[in-house]
Amino acid sequence: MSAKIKALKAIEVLDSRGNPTLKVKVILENGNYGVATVPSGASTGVLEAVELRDNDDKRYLGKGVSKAVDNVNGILSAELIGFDAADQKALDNKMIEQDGTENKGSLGANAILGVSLAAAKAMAWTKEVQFYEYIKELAGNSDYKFPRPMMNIINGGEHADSGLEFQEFMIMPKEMDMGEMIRVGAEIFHTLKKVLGDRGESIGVGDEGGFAPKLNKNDEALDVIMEAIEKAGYNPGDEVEIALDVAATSFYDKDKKAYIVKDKALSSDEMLAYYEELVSKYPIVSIEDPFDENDWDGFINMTAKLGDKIQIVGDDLFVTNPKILKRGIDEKAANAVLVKLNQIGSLTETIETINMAKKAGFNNIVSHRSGETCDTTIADLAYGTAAGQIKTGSLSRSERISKYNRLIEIEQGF
Ligand code: 2PG
Ligand code: MG
Repeated sequence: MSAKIKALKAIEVLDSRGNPTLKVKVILENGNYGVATVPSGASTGVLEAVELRDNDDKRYLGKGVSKAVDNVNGILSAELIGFDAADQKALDNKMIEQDGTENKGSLGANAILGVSLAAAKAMAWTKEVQFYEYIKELAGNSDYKFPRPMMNIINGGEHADSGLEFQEFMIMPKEMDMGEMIRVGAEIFHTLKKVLGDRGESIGVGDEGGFAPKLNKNDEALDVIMEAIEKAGYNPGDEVEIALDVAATSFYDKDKKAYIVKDKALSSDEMLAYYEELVSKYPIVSIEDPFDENDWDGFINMTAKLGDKIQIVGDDLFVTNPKILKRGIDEKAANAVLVKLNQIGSLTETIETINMAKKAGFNNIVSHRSGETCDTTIADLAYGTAAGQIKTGSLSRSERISKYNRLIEIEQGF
């Protein structure tokens, strides 16, 4: 039966930080429908596609998304009713054309992404397949793969008031069954709670569900994580490794041209020396955004020096944009890309980025945003594209756990 779009509907709902976001429903003539809720970041790259907010003083302190909602219910509905949802690429291209800007600033990447994902979900129902099966078909890959998780158990940077410059301190259980990796992560998370409590530190959590203790130094956060891994009964390095998202743009001082770490102003070269020291001291296997998003030289130097030893991930640097990733591949500015649907704003372009990275031998990490909902799209995206890794927060807060639970469901054939 026809997979033509019968109706689109968007509403304004709240994300995990209590900020408005879009929930979109796409209904097909064949009676199937899909629903998607759009995530939202805090440490955003300057070149990200535009998240359209109302920016008035009246509602939600200016953060309302009623304009983006209206764009779905108005312009996009008028354009897309009768359009065949079976051609995801054509659907996404049509919305991009209708928007007409380079960064989706007119209709809003949040509006476009909501429709893009909801339409794909409606198609999965139409084909009577799991969402990850449809994603696999769209991506054109031959195998599924469960992603190795990066679990953010200490939050800093713009995600907490811990005072730590680095944004995310993550653990990565060695590759094994999906459910087992999640179990190991949860055990270490709970052990870390005890380690922090015994030290008299706060056990409150930050935006991504990791603890936010007021520690003095980034190294101290790594020390407590090492202790928690060991006390949970695991061998750091052999059984559980460590990953960082430095999100260095957030503590780069443009005027001083320096990275401000506590009372020190460090140059790019000094930051690199700091990373080398950390990598030699701790079982760190992945560092994301080690430099400011405009400090391409910093990334290139680090990739030359450490690229065969650890994973160097571009997030704010590449913003999931195939055109920018292409530059990163050509200039060897990293060896991995963080993949966030709303940084680019459509499913088709996201898959294009994943496939481009794979072809170039770059690793992919499918990622949540700090502002999330219980929408589990990224779990299916990671598995269906065989991306290899997923970053979806700590082992607390339902908007994070929902992705882990979805992966468990997939593994168990639930
Ligand atoms: C990041 C993300 C997700 P945000 O920097 O990688 O962890 O944070 O969504 O705030 O950009
Ligand atoms: Mg990041």
